[in-house]
Amino acid sequence: MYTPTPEDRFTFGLWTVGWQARDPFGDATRAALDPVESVHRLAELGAYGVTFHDDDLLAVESDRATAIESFKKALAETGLKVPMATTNLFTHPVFKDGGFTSNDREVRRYAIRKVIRNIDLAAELGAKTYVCWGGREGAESEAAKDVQAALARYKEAMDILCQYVIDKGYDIRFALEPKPNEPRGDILLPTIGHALALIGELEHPEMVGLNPEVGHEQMAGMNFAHGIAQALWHGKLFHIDLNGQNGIKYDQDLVFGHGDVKNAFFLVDLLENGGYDGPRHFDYKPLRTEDSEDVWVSAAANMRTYLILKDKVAKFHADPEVQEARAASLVPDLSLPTLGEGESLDQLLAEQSDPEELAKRGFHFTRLNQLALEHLMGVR
Ligand code: DIG
Ligand code: MN
Ligand code: MN
Repeated sequence: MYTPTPEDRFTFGLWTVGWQARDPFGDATRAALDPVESVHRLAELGAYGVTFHDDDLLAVESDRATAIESFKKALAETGLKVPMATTNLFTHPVFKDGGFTSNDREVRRYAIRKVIRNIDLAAELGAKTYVCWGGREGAESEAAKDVQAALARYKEAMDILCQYVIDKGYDIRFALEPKPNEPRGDILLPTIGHALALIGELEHPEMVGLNPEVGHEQMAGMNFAHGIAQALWHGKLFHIDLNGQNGIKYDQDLVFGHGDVKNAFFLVDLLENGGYDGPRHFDYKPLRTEDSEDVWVSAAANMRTYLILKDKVAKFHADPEVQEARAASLVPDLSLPTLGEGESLDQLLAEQSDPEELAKRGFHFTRLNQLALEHLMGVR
C-alpha cells in the first residue's frame, strides 16, 4: 500500500544518496557513489526523477562531457526525469564569501557564468525549475558585508539569469531556497518571507518562486507548514525540499518525517490539498552512521513516510467527527469574506456587536487537535 511508483512523483538530489558523510568534525564514512548507480537504484525504489548540482555529475569522473553522457544514458535506461537542477556555488573555496554577493566582483562574475553554463544543461535535460540556494551568501560580521549592496547584487544576478532564460527561450523558472545560517554565520534571504520580499523587487518576478526546505525554516524557529501555506497563497511554491529537523539547531537534513512529524503531517495535507502540483523532492542526508546499503533504506524511508502520512491525512479529512469538529471550530468559516457580497462599508459600520457576548464563544480547538493527533498516532 505504501510502495512508491513514478506516479507519486518522488525525486531525489544526487547529492543526497551520494553524500559521503564528511562533516566538519569527521571524514567520509562512505565511498563516492557513481551518479549512474544512484539513478538505477532510485528507479528500482520507485522514484520519478533525480535532481543535480553541476558538480554532482563529477562524483567519480573528472571529465564533464563523459559524466553527462553516462548520466543521460542512465536516465534513458530507467526513464527517470530531471525536473530540477541547480548550481554548486558553495563547495569550491572560490565561493568562500559567496557567489552572487561575494565582495570580490570577479568571483560574482564567475558565479554567474557557472550558473548559466548549468542552465544550458538543465534545459537540455528537460528541467523546468532551476534552484538557487545561496548557502555562502552571507557573513559572520556586520562590518564585512554591506547587506543593502548584497541585495542589489542578488537582484542583479537574478535579473541577468531571468533575461538569459528569456533570450534563450528556455521553459525554466527559478526557485530561491532560503536558509537562516550554516555554512555562513548569517545567510541572506534567511526565510520564506525574506525571499518573497526580494522576488517582489526583480525585473521578472513571475519567473522566480521558492524552493523552501523543511529544516531551514525550522532552524529559524518558523512553522514550516505555515510558510508553505504563505508560499502557496502567493503562487510561489515552485518546488520543495522535503526532509526532517528537530527544532532550532544545526541543519540535520533528516529523512522526511524523522524530525517534527506533526508538522510533516500538516505539510503533507497542504501539499496534497493546497494546490501544489510539483514533484515531492527530497533533500536529505543519510545518517553518517549508515553504511552504503542502508543509504537505500533511508531513500525508501522518505517515500514510505510520505505515503503513510498522505494516507493518514486522507483518513483525517474523511472522518465525520473531524468534519464536525472543524465546523465547530469555524475553520471553514475563515474562507468566508468578512464583508458580504455587495455589502457596503456603511452597512458594516451600522452593525452592532457586543464584545462581551462574542468573547464567551469557545473555539473547541483542543478536540480538533486531539482528533488530528489520534489519526497521526494510528488510533482512528
Ligand atoms: C541545501 O539545502 C541546498 C543544496 O542541497 C541545493 O543547492 C539545494 C537544492 O535543493 N538545497
Ligand atoms: Mn535544500
Ligand atoms: Mn538542509
